[in-house]
Amino acid sequence: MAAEYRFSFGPWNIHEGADPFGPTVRPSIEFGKKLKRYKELGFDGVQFHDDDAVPDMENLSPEQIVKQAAEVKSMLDGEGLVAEFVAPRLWEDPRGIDGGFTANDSACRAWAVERFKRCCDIGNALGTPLRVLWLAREGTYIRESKNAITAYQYLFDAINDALEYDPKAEIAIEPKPNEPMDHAYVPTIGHALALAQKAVDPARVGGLIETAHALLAGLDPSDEMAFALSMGKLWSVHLNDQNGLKFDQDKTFGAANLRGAYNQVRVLELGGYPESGRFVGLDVKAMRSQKADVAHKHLSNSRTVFLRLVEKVRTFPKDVEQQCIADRDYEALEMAVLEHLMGG
Ligand code: GLO
Ligand code: MG
Repeated sequence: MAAEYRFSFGPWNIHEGADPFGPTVRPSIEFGKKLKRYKELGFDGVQFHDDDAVPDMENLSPEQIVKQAAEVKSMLDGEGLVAEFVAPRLWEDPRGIDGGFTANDSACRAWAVERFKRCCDIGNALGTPLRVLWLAREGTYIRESKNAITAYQYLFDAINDALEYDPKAEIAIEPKPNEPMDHAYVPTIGHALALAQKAVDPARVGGLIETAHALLAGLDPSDEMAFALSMGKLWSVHLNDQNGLKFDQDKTFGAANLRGAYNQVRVLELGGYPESGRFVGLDVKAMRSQKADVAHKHLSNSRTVFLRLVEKVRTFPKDVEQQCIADRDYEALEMAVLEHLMGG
């Protein structure tokens, strides 16, 4: 088994099973108890929303927020865990209804920028420079509701404000084309990295690629990862899987398309991702039908699939690959890949 990859997930990946059509089906597990599961499941990194770390942050002063985040850091230390990133959760607050950074209401935009600064403070207290921006409601239900050109300008400004406020911050944009919005701004990694080039400090803006989000954009996740890797900008991943164009499913990695998962692992191997020290993050959900005492298997199973695929990538016969490429016999190469994945 390859050992050099480090894995992370977020506390929201152990969840109560509510969906838009039904209530929770499993009891809540308190944060401290979730933390205890990480090592047992083979994980070292914790992904955070700002309010995963400091739930009541909207009612606290900046000093109180930092104090509470420092207490969470002690909990992490006690469990031998590290924070991978912190993401501002703008989409659950009433002020984020119309998007935060791109809201039409200037008071909401100002709130979002301040919230991002508090998120940076929390990241520093937790000991991580990485901030993830999933731009959940930064988009539109109907095009006529916003001036998209102005909205992009607001996004540039918000990112620059955070970079200037927090000299340690490294911002990884997590693109997604839709859901909850009809159309989201910054739908692909190409958009994200173009935006990075316009930042006051382009070296501190990169990307996080989620399998399902790339698929929802009609793109190949491994090629999206390759693009970011080619620019030195793949700072995290959210591995999961997705069965076609429908709601964001966050299935176990490899569960819908094992070959697609193999190609994502292959590109991470080709790109030297484990040597970068970056985490292999998961963003997976247990099926709603899963009973509470086994509602963590999606995490350990995703990790196992990943590690098994690392072995598959490393043991693929390179001589066969080279010969097929030299002969331009891609039918033979395809069959060799299929045989290899089937264990032949
Ligand atoms: C939803 C996103 C979400 C983010 C998380 C971190 O579609 O994948 O889970 O990854 O909030 O910002
Ligand atoms: Mg995600």
